[in-house]
Amino acid sequence: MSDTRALDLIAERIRAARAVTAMTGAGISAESGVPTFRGADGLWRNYSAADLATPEAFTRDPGLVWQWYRWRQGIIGRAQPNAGHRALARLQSRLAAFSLITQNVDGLHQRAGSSGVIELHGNIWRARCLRGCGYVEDGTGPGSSGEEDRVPVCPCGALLRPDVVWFGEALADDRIELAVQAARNCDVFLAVGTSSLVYPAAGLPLIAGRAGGVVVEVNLEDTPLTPHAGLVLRGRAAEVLPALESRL
Ligand code: BV8
Ligand code: ZN
Repeated sequence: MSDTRALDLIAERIRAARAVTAMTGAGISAESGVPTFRGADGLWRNYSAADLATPEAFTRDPGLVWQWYRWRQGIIGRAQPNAGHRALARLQSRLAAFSLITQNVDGLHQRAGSSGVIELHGNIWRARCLRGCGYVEDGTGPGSSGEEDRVPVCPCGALLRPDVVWFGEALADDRIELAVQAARNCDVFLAVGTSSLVYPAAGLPLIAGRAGGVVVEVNLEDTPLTPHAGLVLRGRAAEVLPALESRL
């Protein structure tokens, strides 16, 4: 459990803040049973996310990539938001100005009650036309989950792809712009459960710090962000975030 002095200090900064921003990574969903990207559980059939979350992988074998996403949809579909997700949803309802940015594609923040979530890397439950005709399939994602390698097809005849951002792909301008604004205009930036390795997301807490906000890292371990964080809460998000929110 993180030391109570740090929790009290951060709660005080949040109470005095004009605006608070939180950015989450796979670590906040770990306690819902969703594999992280770099944890031991992050592999599927010995492939890592970096092997499969790329346009090249999809071009090479769309069926394999869809199998990986359907496997993840299966796990996420059975997962429940945890106390960390719920604490952030309560924070949003209690604070005058709160922005939630997530790198996750699992939709668990929305299921916990958060709204206006800035999904930097898209959402695993949506599929979109590979050719870009504009067709987007929302909801449960194409077809049933499971191990089948069927590749869904767009009404225009092109393949459908998961509506997520792969490595080497640009983030949607409007999403990254919203996130940069939320980082620039906050007095407290909470970086929760992220290895702080993937850009441009990993640059957001640095923007917040440069703009004068206090950067708080909630993580089990040190990351490249740790030296730049004003305060570190070493512990599990599902334990630390409720402890923080209960102090407000
Ligand atoms: C871009 C969606 C430019 C998909 C994801 C070389 C080649 C190609 C690209 C690059 C390159 N070098 C740099 C780049 C850029 C690249 C990048 O940053 N690579 C890194 C690896 C070096 N970035 C990109 O490619 C981005 N695009 O740069 O485009 C561009 C510009 C114009 C035109 C064209 C191109 C796009 C990156 C987005 C990739 N998509 N996901 C999908 O999900 O399938 S990334 C994926 O990994 C996640 O979304 C997340 O963002 C990222 C990092 O994962 P984390 O969330 O941090 O999770 P991780 O497992 O790593 O860590 C978990 C953490 O939680 C740990 O610290 C752990 O200690 C902690 N934890 C665990 N349990 C708990 C906990 N903490 C608290 N409580 C717990 N219980
Ligand atoms: Zn199409």
